[in-house]
Amino acid sequence: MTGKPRAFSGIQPTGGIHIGNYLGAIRNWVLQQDQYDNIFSIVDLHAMTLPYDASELRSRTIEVASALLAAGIDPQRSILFVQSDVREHTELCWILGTLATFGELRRMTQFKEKSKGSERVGAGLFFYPVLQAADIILYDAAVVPVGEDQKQHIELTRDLALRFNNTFGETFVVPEPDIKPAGARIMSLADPTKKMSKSDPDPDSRIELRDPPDEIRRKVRRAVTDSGAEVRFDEERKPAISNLLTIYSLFADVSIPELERRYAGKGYSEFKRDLAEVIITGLQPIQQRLDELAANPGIVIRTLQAGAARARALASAKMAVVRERCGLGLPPLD
Ligand code: ATP
Ligand code: LTN
Repeated sequence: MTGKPRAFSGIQPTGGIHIGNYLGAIRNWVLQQDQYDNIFSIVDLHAMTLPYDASELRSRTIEVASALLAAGIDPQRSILFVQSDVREHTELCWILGTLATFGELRRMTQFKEKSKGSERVGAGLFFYPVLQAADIILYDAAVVPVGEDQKQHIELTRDLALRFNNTFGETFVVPEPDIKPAGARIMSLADPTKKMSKSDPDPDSRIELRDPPDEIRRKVRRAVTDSGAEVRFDEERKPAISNLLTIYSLFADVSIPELERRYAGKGYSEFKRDLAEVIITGLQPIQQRLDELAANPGIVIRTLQAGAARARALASAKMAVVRERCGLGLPPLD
């Protein structure tokens, strides 16, 4: 025990990590590593809630773990593990599912969006936020660093933790979301009204951590811009440039008003040219470490095995208490 508050967060192995994931979540996990007692999970069970290719899931899990290590997650200071390696997540998910209501799950925006237009909506997609709640409260996490899109799921998590505590007695910590004012919702480069997403069919809508420099230059050059020519932050009237300014500001660590001053009287194309270089420079050390890890996949697998062992110890102790509180299992022999 470190005495620090615990932070938990998860990421799905559904595709290449993009700069939205990085700026909205992963970068904050890394920056806050000394502040919290950290647990990060590659949530492969969540990645099964939409049709997927079984032969790809494992390689994506390793890819995402490599990206987290390359971005600076330090296994000495953080537990990093694969969700399905710790069975207690699914057990607690079931128990919380008996407390969650159909009405509240039906209201989840992510469920509505991801089920839209599909003929066959899996019950797993509906249950997705209950598994997420289990992930978090299983470890008594106090803080959940995520992007803006996860706010509603963390609110549901809080409701379920409180409901469990009220029904069965004080058992779980009720977590708080940690959503930063800047970068929590990086928008698509192709459509600034949609969030940048791994599952967007247009690969030019996102910049991935592994994109080579020329690819980054091309994607930034092609990114949609707003009418007018002024480099000014105005999310209402200039959503595309505002998004690019946010990306620039976070990668270069320069404030947005300062960037507006620097680019006053200069056009979009000069701004975009510099932005591409700022992203390339920011991603360069991560890409170098990714190459090193790709040459040594054993390191990643061993790190995940050790992380799962540490997570399992915490999870199994917690579930023994939960089972007892819920009246599950046999009474002890005297
Ligand atoms: P998918 O598109 O497959 O649903 P995703 O890109 O939303 O995936 P997740 O694995 O669901 O990625 O999310 C990992 C973390 O990244 C979460 O904390 C999420 O809030 C954050 N995140 C995802 N997209 C963005 C974005 N565009 N801007 C900021 N943060 C984001
Ligand atoms: N639902 C999240 C991924 C996720 C998560 C979690 C995030 C699963 N379990 C626990 C924080 C805490 C997403 O789609 N981004």
